[in-house]
Amino acid sequence: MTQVTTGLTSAMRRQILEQMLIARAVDEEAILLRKQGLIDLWAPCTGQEALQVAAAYALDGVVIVPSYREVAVALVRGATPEQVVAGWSGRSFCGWQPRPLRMFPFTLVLASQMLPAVGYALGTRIQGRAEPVAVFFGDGASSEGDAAEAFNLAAVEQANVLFLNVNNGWAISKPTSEQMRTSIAARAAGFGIASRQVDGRDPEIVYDAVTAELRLLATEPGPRLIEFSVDRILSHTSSDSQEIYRDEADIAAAVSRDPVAAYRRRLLEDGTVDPDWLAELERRTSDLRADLLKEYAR
Ligand SMILES: Cc1ncc(C[n+]2csc(CCOP(=O)(O)OP(=O)(O)O)c2C)c(N)n1
Ligand SMILES: [Mg+2]
Repeated sequence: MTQVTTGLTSAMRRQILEQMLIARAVDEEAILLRKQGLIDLWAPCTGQEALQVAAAYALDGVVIVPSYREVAVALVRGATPEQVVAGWSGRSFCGWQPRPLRMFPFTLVLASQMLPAVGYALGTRIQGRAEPVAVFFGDGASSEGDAAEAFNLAAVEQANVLFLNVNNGWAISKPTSEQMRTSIAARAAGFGIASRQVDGRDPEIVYDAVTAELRLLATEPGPRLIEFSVDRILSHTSSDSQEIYRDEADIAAAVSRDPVAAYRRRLLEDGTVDPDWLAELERRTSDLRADLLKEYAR
């Protein structure tokens, strides 16, 4: 993993690791809840925690429009684990209150969040307060017509949209190599959107990139795009078995790049955290998992 030295304080780096470990715990418990039939479906964020947690911190206060896998983003924003799981249990359309959290609900309809995100940015401009908005979408979603429409509208209107593409290499069983001939960043550039590719496995690189793009957005209005490369470690959802269509070696390679394990190791090695800190966090995540089970076993 490429490592950078950012201006992040030790406290902030610990907070990032803490949220990454919490997101992993929620993912693990939600998968068990699904196996017990206590929720209907789960789309895990395992492998994408570095991107999600660091981007969410960098986006402090900025309206976020997610896809459906941004579990860690919602947790950092302040949704409780119970609220994040709620939409997957049929209990609620959206477990959290979108307005105070400044985060729209998850959507399962690919790319359907992208034009409304552009509309949000344009709407705030018409209201005279020109807010930026950040929208998450996958590599598969980028193949939808709505994505092309959103890119074009944002570019033509110079809307303050930060497009955050999560390229995990797969749209369920369809690899990126069979979906597109150029990178998503190159495609966005063709629409007139400033874009770049960033390693989404290192939270400090992600934090720097999102912070820098937001700064540019504040001084030079117009859309920007970051294409993050991440690994999908688990199957697409709890209803999928990636072993059917994905090489064992490819899955093993993704596991070996696990961003949570890597960041945990890094902060232990450089003394930012110690075994006692990790043990205390482990107790907290166990409690949180027990609470989640209690809530959904009712
Ligand atoms: C409009 C639409 N078409 C098809 C689907 C079925 N579908 C659900 S997820 C998915 C793949 C999405 O891949 P990607 O955008 O890369 O997101 P990822 O699951 O990898 O996070 C597809 C085709 C859908 N939900 N919506
Ligand atoms: Mg994908």
